[in-house]
Amino acid sequence: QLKIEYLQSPETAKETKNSFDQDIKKGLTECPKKIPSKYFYDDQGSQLFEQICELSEYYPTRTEASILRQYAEEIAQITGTCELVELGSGSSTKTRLLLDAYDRQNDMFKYMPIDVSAGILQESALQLQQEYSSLKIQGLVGTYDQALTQLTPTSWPTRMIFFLGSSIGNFSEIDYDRFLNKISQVLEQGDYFLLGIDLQKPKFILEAAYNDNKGITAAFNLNILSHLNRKFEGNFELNYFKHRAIYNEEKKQIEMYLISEKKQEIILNKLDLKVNIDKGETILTEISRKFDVEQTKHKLESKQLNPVKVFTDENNWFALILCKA
Ligand code: AVI
Repeated sequence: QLKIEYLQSPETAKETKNSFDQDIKKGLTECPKKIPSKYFYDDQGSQLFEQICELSEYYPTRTEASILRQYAEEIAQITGTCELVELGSGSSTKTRLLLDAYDRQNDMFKYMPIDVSAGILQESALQLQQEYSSLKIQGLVGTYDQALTQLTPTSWPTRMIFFLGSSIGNFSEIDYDRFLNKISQVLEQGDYFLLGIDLQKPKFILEAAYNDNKGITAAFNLNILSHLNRKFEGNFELNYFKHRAIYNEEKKQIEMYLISEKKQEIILNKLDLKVNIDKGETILTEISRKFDVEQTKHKLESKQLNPVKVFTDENNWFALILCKA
């Protein structure tokens, strides 16, 4: 009932390594400096992210969970029996709310978690297998692109791909577009796509969510430098950088920065890279875009992902859009 496939071949592993090297070289030598947010998630970063999800200021996780608690049953009724494919499944915590609803409605159902982290995926798949006896699990270890390319037509009546947590907000406009094109390509007519998006709201609520009092988000942000130190024998001193997250109201996005407290020279031995950073200079580590329901529906429609129903919470802080291909 439980199968895990590894999509990384020696060639793709090499490609992944090369693009990590290039991303960092490019990001640290351009002006303004940036480090792509996908490099937050080493083991330590993934653990810190789990802690962020529990913070009182970080409303997205619990708000999305409350929407799922209320509407999972209805989602399962709309789609009927299907194969559930989750992108970026992580520890599959919120997923249980959906699995419970499908479990109540079906004798047998299938779940395909997809994640780059083999450890987390294996652990949560094993756990789920013990909890749901009528569940067939086929996990895929790889990037979204690798996994979506790998998906062959399903033998189940329909398929629903779901992407929760507003992770789509961390994509640039171009990657957002590419991602939706890919989803649209992979789904067959009659399949479903369920997308979680964090909605626009007052600046003070957003900025509190990304500048929490306990400093967990700061630790998460700074950990990207430890990740680079380990990976590339670097000399980033975490004490000489400060975390800052601001809401850019024009672009409707949170921007997370690391700000240099002094003029310093950074050396990354394994990349043969030396860069100077001025006092007050910033490194952009993440954007987290905040969405408008109507605009997102139009965007999805333009990709032949037709919105069937929008589920939201009482404050309209977060939404799940169910689309049919
Ligand atoms: C994973 N992603 C949706 C989170 C977000 O809210 O953009 C990452 C995060 N960054 C800081 N806090 C949480």
